[in-house]
Amino acid sequence: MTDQIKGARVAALVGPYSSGKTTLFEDILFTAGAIPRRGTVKDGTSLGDSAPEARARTMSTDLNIAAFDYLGDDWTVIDCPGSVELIHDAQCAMMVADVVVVVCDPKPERAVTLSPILRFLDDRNIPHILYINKMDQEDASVRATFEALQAISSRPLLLREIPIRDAEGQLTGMIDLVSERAFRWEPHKKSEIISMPKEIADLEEDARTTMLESLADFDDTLMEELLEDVAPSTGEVYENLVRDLRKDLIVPVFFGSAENENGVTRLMKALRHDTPSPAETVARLGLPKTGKAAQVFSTGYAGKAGKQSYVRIWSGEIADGDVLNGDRVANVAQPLGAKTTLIGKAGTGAVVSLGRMAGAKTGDLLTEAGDAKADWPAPPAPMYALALSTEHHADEVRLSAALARLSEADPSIKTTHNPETGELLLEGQGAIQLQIALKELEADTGLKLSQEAPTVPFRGTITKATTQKARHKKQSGGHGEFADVEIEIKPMQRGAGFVFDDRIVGGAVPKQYIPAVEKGVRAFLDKGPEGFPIVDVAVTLVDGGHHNVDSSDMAFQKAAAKAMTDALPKCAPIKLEPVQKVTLSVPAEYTPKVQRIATGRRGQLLGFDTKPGWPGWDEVVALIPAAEMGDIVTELRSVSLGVGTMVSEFDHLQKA
Ligand SMILES: Nc1nc2c(ncn2[C@@H]2O[C@H](COP(=O)(O)OP(=O)(O)OP(=O)(O)O)[C@@H](O)[C@H]2O)c(=O)[nH]1
Ligand SMILES: [Mg+2]
Repeated sequence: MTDQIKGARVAALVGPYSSGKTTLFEDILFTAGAIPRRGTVKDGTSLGDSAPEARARTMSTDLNIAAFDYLGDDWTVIDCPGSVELIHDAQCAMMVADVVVVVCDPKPERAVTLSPILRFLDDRNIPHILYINKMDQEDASVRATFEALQAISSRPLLLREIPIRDAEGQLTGMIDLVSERAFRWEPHKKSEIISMPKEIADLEEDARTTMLESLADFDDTLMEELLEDVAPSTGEVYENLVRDLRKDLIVPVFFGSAENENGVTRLMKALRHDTPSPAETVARLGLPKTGKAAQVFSTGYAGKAGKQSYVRIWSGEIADGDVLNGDRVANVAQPLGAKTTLIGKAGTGAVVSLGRMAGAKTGDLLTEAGDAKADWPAPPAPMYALALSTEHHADEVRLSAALARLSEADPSIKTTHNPETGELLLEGQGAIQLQIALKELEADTGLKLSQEAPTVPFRGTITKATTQKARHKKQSGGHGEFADVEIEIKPMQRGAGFVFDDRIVGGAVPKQYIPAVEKGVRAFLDKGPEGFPIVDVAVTLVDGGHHNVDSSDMAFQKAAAKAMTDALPKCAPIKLEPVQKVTLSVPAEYTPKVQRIATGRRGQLLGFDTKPGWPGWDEVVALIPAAEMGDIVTELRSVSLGVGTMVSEFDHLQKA
């Protein structure tokens, strides 16, 4: 089967937080002989998660990438972080994978945490396999988990094996439904073939029939055989499995225990057999089939080594000295966790790191012509922000350079400068992502950063109209300054902004000075007497006076500002706060909790509905004051198994 595979293949391990991906990654590398010892995440000895922040948090904070040989085939496995805040990393890895292994917990109530990943895979037709991990846990259930997963997957799931349990219900092994062979499992031992347990023979036959019927839905010959009670050959079943996975028609389901190294070799053999070749993936993605082409799926800055671009080679051979997208390729290296080995060149299918590709960004398709475009997922919109500052003002330049590198390495983090509040904002997916990024940033730059909740951009307005006269006069030697104005100030409806006009007759204020009056008024309103802008105000210049020599633009600007300063207290000013329109998405069982989060934050519920295309999910829409939004995404996730997401946009201003 592997004869027809040309080039290295790529599998990405994805799944919810802490489902055991990095443990499985370690098992795979150990089984393939790529590492001499099998470390663990708990003890901080695993090949993956070697970054200081990952070790400290015993969680993956970045992609773990390893290229290795397994039974004569070249492979790269990319282990992705599970935190929803780091989902963009996983999306980028899934984009360059030939197959994705979705690792999940054996608990039906947690199945819904897979929705964001399954939606992504289903929408993009990426072939994927489900691996139900932690089957050593007491309450682990294949059947119930399978059914819960089927409810959220738009592709039919296909159970490829069933568990064997002892009299106490303990898992002792499994039956492969294709070969119809039974295996005994023991922790950290090779599985052993045993005779088919009689007591579950019926169960096995039912499960196998279900599997064959699912396959027959996509194959007429198989359907006819089943209808006529003809047993299909094993070869025929395998052919169907391979074809249907590669076309993303079905999702095979395996299970095991990464902790105990059970079910790992089985999974690897299935990957070896079923994973599409790079050429098939190139065709699925509609990428160039000839010439040199590689796609950046991760960008990092590694100390002295500088910028590293991790690429998958889609076609041709890429070598040091090649020029791709205008950058000269250097340091082609093969990754094995944090360690990379310079190899100078690599061929189709391989995943390598390239050094100092100045212009290359994550998602870019690199070719010699440099004009190729490819579809790439946009990073999710920010849901959480921090205002950053340095201890010394002089360090700000260094900080901005480091921040630019940060958002280049992780496009789901943005940095913006708010001209109104003067704050430097770091925006991202949540507190975990930003704290990890800041720790790395501090280590990278040696800067000590302070962080605060961003200032809410308040506004002011007026509720009463008034008329105000003001004179600006100055006599200081030579030229004097003179301007006289009378203005009418009126409140306007919310959202009307600022309107200026004049009713000057007979040249009391000469035409050329009227724009200066407007400028003076506008400057006053933009700053406001309390540090925030005054909005929804109409100002009319109704009268005034001038002096042939001493009047000037400057004098009229000053007179206008004085009139506004004097008038404002008489206009019954009020403070306005921004209100956001927020859409909160969660599995439907958490909808009532989410509604309480919104109302608990002075929110007004606008309604809720099912989330289009997301079976089992709801969207709650509410108006919530920006001052109450702060850490809402953290609370949202804490009530929704960590998967809740939100979109928020400015809606209107209301009285604070
Ligand atoms: N009981 C049991 N525990 C497991 C199994 N696999 C992993 N674990 C434990 O689950 C925890 C998380 O394991 P990881 O491998 O770090 O999980 P992960 O999916 O990589 O986590 P993130 O990358 O942070 O999302 C660790 O404490 C593991 O020891 C398993 O098969 N059975
Ligand atoms: Mg991990």
